[in-house]
Amino acid sequence: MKLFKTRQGNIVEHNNQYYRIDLPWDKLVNRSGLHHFLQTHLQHAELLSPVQADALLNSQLLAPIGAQEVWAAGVTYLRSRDARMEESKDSGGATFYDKVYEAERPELFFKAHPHRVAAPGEDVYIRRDSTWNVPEPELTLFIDSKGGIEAYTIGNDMSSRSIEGENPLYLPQAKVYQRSAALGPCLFIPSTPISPLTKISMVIHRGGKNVYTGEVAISQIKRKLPELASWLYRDMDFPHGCFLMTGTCLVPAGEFTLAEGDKVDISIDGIGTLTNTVRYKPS
Ligand code: DO4
Ligand code: MG
Repeated sequence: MKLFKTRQGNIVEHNNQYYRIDLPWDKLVNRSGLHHFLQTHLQHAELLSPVQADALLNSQLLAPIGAQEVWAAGVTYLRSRDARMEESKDSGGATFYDKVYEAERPELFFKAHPHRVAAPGEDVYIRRDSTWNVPEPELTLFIDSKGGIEAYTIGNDMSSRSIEGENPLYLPQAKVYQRSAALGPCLFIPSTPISPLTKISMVIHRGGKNVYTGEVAISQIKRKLPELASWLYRDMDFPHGCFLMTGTCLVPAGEFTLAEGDKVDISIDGIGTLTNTVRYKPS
């Protein structure tokens, strides 16, 4: 089951049929047993014709977020640990990354307020004061206010490697800025937890060429998804639920850096593809 947020309301796709659900987004998604609720609720929802559904889903989709904060986990895959140790070796910061990869407590950081999140098809930004920028394709959890993982989406944790590599204390500036996060295209709401065989892939297009292609299964992650959620909810409440990006395993080699106009496609089995174009923030 998939839930799309559009300018004309919330659309549920179930068994190739499309329904409109009129509840406000935050009230709709923040509940334990979201899959079961939607399945039951669909019996009373407005069934859309294929033409109506097409028109709604092909007009600009909104990011599937309301009042929720976006958080992120880091160094949850070996590839991320190794890439960050390499980028920060001159600053003396490398050792923090191997320590956190092995530690019981995961790295969790605040990523975005909803207004800084790019929707599918919108631009994501790179910083003007950064020389080395990458997208990070990440399975992203939607966690309800009680701490249960109710749904999944695709996240792009846009990052400055030059700022992060200069000093680990600069992490918030490397990670948190306007449009440094993208979410979408929908919430994927399965009846059972997502399969570890699920694959994440990313293609970066520049001037008609693919300049990066990568794919990985989420089974490569070092930690369990409920473990990440439960660390995040320690001594914190999220009245509307929250989003948690779960870390990247796809890191372009060497000094690859994004350029203005690059198109980033991130796909996750069962969820779809999140596409964004890279720009500088208009001044
Ligand atoms: O420690 C820096 C950030 C790590 C991260 O964002 C990731 O591993 O995805
Ligand atoms: Mg990341």
